[in-house]
Amino acid sequence: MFHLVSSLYTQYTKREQYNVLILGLDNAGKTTFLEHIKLLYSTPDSNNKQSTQDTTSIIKSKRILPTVGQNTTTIKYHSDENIVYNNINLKFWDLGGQKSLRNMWSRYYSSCHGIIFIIDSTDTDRFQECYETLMTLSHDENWGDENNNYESTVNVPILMMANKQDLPQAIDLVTLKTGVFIQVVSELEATDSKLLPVSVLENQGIKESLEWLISRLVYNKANKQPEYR
Ligand SMILES: Nc1nc2c(ncn2[C@@H]2O[C@H](COP(=O)(O)OP(=O)(O)O)[C@@H](O)[C@H]2O)c(=O)[nH]1
Ligand SMILES: [Mg+2]
Repeated sequence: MFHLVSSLYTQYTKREQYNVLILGLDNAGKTTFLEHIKLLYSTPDSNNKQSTQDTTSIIKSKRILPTVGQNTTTIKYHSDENIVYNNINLKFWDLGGQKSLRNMWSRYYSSCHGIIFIIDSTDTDRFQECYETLMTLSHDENWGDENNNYESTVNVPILMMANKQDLPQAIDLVTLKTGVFIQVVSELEATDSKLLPVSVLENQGIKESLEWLISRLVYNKANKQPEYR
């Protein structure tokens, strides 16, 4: 009885926290996304109040260097339209995307609740490498646990972002879905994942993407329990 009461108390007084990995090849826009998220959601009151123009020009004036190691940030998610999700913390991990750093990613899989995989929609030369990276990630042996019978298939939602859609040479969503990525996108979209068009620099699609991800993190709660902070 005490345990029941104390766990109910914890549930009502603490915030749910979900860990989200930001992955993708180097130069995809991972750090730019994280920096933009920080500006948009750093304090509950500033949420979405800064205009798109403001945050985009701040981001553009920052010098974002290639990531070595990791950047993390925790935001208190807040949405005026969807108050159901207002008591949630998201902790983002931006891990380096260079080839030498990618084999470190799997160390984080067991403690993550969701993945944002960023694709540079203009980098056609590396689409094949990007596809293979996504395939390797979604079938990594570290996904196996008692809940999915030790099958090495990803058991958390993956939000795939087709980034840099502001650039004229960006490949559009339909072409991406039917081209090199067809197998991985259809395989993942059959589970709990989605490919969305964004520009993390211009703040296009960030809000919609986060809303989708949060709804899936909450849906997947029984499978991957959030932390309480
Ligand atoms: N035009 C455009 N450039 C972007 C966008 N996102 C990132 N970039 C640029 O792509 C480069 C790599 O971004 P960065 O965030 O460092 O990539 P990371 O290696 O994945 O962390 C930088 O020059 C960014 O300004 C976007 O949505 N549109
Ligand atoms: Mg980076």
